[in-house]
Amino acid sequence: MYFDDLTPSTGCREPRAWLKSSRPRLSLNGRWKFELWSDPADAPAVPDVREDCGELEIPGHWVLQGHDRPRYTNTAFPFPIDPPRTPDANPTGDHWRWFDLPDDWPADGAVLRFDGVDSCFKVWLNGTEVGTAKGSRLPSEFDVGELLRPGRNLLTVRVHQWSSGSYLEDQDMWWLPGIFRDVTLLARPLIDDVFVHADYDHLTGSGRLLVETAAGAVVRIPELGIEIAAGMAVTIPAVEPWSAEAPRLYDATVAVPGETVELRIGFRTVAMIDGLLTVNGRPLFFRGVNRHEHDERRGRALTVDAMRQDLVLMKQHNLNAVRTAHYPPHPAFLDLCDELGLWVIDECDLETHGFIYTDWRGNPADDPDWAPMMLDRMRRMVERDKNHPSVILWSLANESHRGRNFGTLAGWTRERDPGRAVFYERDRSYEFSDFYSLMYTPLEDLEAIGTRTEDVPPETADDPALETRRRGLPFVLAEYAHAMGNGPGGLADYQRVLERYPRLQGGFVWEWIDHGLLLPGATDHVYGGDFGERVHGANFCIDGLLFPDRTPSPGLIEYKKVIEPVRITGTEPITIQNLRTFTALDDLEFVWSQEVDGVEVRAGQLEVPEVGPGESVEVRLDLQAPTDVVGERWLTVRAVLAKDEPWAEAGHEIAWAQFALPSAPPKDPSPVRGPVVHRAGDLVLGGGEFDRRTGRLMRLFGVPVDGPRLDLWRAPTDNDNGQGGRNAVVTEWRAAGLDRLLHRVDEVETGERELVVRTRVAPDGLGLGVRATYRWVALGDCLRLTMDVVPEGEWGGTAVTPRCGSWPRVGVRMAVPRSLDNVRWYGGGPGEAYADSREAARVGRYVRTVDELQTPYVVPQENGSRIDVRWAELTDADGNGLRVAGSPSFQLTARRWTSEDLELARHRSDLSSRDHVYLNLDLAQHGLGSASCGPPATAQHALEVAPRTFGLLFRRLGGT
Ligand code: IPT
Repeated sequence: MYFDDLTPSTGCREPRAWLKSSRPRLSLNGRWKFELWSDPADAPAVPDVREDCGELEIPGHWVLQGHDRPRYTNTAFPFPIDPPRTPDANPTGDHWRWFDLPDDWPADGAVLRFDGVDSCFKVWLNGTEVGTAKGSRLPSEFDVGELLRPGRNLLTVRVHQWSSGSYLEDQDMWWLPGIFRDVTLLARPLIDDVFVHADYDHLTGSGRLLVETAAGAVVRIPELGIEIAAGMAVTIPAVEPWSAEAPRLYDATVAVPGETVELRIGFRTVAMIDGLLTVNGRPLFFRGVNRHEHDERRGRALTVDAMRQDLVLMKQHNLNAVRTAHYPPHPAFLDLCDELGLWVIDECDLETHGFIYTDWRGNPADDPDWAPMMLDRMRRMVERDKNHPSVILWSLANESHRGRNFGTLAGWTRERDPGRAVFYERDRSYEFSDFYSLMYTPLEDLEAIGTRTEDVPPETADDPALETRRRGLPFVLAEYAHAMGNGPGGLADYQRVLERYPRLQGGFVWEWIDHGLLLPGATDHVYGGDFGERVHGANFCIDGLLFPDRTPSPGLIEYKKVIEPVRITGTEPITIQNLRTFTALDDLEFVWSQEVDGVEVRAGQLEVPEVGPGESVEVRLDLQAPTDVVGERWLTVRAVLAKDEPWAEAGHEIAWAQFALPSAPPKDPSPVRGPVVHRAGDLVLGGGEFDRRTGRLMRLFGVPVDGPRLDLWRAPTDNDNGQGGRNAVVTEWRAAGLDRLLHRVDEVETGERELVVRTRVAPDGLGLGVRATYRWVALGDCLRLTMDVVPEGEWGGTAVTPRCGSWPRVGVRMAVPRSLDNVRWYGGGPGEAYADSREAARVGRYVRTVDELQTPYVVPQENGSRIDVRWAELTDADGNGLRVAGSPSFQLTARRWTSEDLELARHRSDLSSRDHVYLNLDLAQHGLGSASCGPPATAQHALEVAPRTFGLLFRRLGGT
């Protein structure tokens, strides 16, 4: 059958550029009739056009519109591996619609265009078969002029979910069949294709233009006074180049009598020079992200608004590059990349990852029979996208191992388009790639690559010439910092290494958006396993910098800070370093403010002289302050947009830095200690009422409380859980029983002015534990707790238990009444922060409700911690409550559920508010790392098992 043979298509036109033409066009998007067959053998030979069947919105996926259901696997093919055959259970959707041909439709032919159909389809027009095609994320065009009728026409499309093409489409994402991109009827083009070559000579500032297109066509760029014949090369003495930083486009037209095509031309030259990727003579540095097309309701049928929103968010968060993981995006997305300015790695719709389960036996990439299917995809991408200045690299595929066919793809591509570089990560010989590349590389390995001292991969071990070539290649980190759940940690560490070595030309975080889906009527996002399916990828695709609804997650806020293109260091002088490649900083304004304890006391604008790309300047600022100012003094310097840009308004912040200034030490509480008073069965010490027998705090300034009690556990994050057990720090935590600690009170020691409660905290069944000592004193109107935590026993492991080298957290947990749900704090904020994801936290005063402190990860897990909190106030609606101060600071989380609730929940709706607000007042937490796919938190950010001491100071607020 056509759907499981090795023919890429039948009846299709030659691939060509996606053009904006003046010729008539008719959109065939909209409501279509629909009928679903679970086995194509049950379907009639030609779809039965019945009025009484279902309907669908096109573009769209039937599985998101109430027919069948979506399916998520990461690498596994959801059918037996028997290429190129498909299973009998091959959902097949018949789609059909009527359309009226406009009266003035030209009589000289027509083209029917499908921008994306997943995964294989057959088309009929007015009952006559037109052709078939595969290649889900690529366009297919058919000549249909002869079949068109005046007036009413019937278009019928049969779509098979599985095809031979599915073996090439094993990307880590939902399997979403259907006609998910536009369907258009075009009047037959007179200008069939256009290939713009627009180079920029950075030495002379001139541009060179050659447009290959229909013979006799005229090319015009009015702004440059250009009017030339197609095929004629011209040099333009002065043009402004295109770059992602200054995306200068020139409007152009290509015209023949009867048709004008509109183009936007960007002059730029991509070249590999001295082992580096350069554009317009300068080496690039990618601050990138991998982007799948995803919309929580529409799947991969994105609206242009959503595409623009993605790019605006990328620009607003300092990203400069996108890898279209792992297929060519909707063509409009690339228009927007040209317009807004992003470097693009355009990736072919090709991934054979599931062949890992046959140990790569039968991998199409190494089977010449599959070469036509593969080359067809490459050609369709390159031809479609060849006129975009933003596209600078062609990626042959993702995760398809090594294979001869890549030689065919690369060879064809280089010949067709010598003006761009070729990329492929997974062939470790890099024979066909202009780049050396890896994924999720640990920092040590990255350092070695930076200095070209990395180990020789087995693939080039026997081929010195190939190895020399490989070692000479620049390096791009194709994927890193797996943004699954709470994380990624370590972005700043990666950035430091990436920026240190010229060979490292940047990286692409995995990935842009969580693939959570909201099915019709649902309020919770689904992921793999939610339908009871046996083979699935669970929540491995919930790993984006955006939540499924496109709100930025803390990971994106952190990434923005880490990759800011202006680095401000200080303070006397303040150094402003321009990390851009092409543009100065004159689009920015620098503002500063001085704060005392988070309250602004002075502010102004910093006069910054011209700073060219790669340059630095020093600026002096008078930091004098009256010597009698009490409190912490900070200087904040911010670089903001001076005027509106297409992607952000004037005032939008690009970069910032904060500097601690010399400060008078904070006032100590009164040194006068209050007495311990014995009252009935209780002990009263200052504002604290304690149970005399257990030493437990019952009331704090009249507020009923539970705790504070030592807490070492957190609801494991996806990164704590590792990948399939690999690098899973949670394994050692659980083995050490940290999720089941029992508390024993050993001694309640009441001095005259001190209450000491000695406890041992340990899990059942094990010999390890910690001694936790609570020391309470009343100081003036405050109650002070000092905690000593001393590990004892076999943390280093025994013959039968593994070593446990870290704790998730060390601090206390405390429940307070649910009415205390307003939180004000002075410290790091406004968002959550952890040891290795804290660059974006700045010291200030913040106010949030408890609900607002939660980060809504699709799969509930530890979240919402605020770092470096000097003090926090928890109050009810009347302003009554408690204040907690650290010595000097602590990490704060406040939630309406416990860590155990959080750990058990699989979806957000599993969480329901309890009668308390649960506080965690931590000395520290373990870093996040990105072990869900990659390295765990580094030793530097680990919370080592070791004796710890920390203090908290409680005070009453209001009249409670
Ligand atoms: C890598 C894939 O390329 C990507 O699609 C995604 O699955 C990512 O992992 C994890 O989310 S491949 C892996 C072998 C590192």
